[in-house]
Amino acid sequence: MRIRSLIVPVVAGIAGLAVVFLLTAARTNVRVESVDFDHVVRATSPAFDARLAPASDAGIKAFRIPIKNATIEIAKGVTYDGWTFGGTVPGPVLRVRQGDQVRITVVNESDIPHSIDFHAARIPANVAYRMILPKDSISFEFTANDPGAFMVHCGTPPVTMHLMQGMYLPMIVDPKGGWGTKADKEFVLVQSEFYAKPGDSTKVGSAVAIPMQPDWKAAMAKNASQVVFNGRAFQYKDAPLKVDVGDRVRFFVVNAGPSFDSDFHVVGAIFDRVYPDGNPAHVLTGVQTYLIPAGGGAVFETVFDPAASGEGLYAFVTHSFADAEKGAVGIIQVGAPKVFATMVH
Ligand SMILES: [Cu+2]
Repeated sequence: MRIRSLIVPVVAGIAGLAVVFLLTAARTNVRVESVDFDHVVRATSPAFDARLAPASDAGIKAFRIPIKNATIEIAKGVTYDGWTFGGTVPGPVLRVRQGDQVRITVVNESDIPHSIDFHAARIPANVAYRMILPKDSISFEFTANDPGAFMVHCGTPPVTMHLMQGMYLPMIVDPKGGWGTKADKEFVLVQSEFYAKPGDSTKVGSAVAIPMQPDWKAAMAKNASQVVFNGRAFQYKDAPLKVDVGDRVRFFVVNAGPSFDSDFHVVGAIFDRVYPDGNPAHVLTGVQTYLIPAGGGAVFETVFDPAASGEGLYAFVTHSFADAEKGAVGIIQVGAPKVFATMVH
């Protein structure tokens, strides 16, 4: 009896110390990491860099995202007058961890109004997603409470126009406890479609390549000219995503639309895990193809096991094949397969 009455306060004391320690740890996690996408621009040559680095352990992540017009390359040799977040299409990937505080500043450096819409945020849309006039900016913050692979986009009407011009980017929120597996490689892929028609060649000499222009009628008819991963048709056929034999590979796939679904599939592999929306609570196993709606995202994992999907070439596609024919197909090169030189695609 006497011993028990001694033990209880001691145990309570230890528990109290643990709580204090955890609170202190939480307080020390207020390190701010700032990224200015005017200075951190993702490589787009020879292909948009799809590789992903882990999120830092900073508890507050601040991003400055400039909106700017840019001439982009939507297929080999085909340029387009786009509107962008950060100068590329898609815009830069934002990666945070569940529970992080996310501080956003968007600066409109273009000549027409735009806005930004974070699918990862629970926030009053009329405040955070309001119109940003030229030369104006907006700042707001939210806690990334929901894990996932999210779309971020301009929501200014007509939204179809702002999306077909290139105004979207992916945001990844890693689950608090991690993904439950150790990935050897991680890639981000954003599917989207363009509706492009030839620009006005009467304004410049005919020898100059004219950037393509938006074709609104084609967009309303859902008759895309290109369907792409990471902004350019077929780019990962020429510059495959490279992994090693035995690698577990995690793909964060976001479908920016504006109007098409994505039926994500890897030829010659089966996903041993799919997280619809990128939420581990939704885990599926043994999946051949998984549908990502326009405005949605999902996380896919597969292992390039030497005894199964080992050394070789694997196409990733939207299995809606008319869309794959228009550019939504790429190659994953596992190891250094000898058939590489003779592979026909
Ligand atoms: Cu816009």
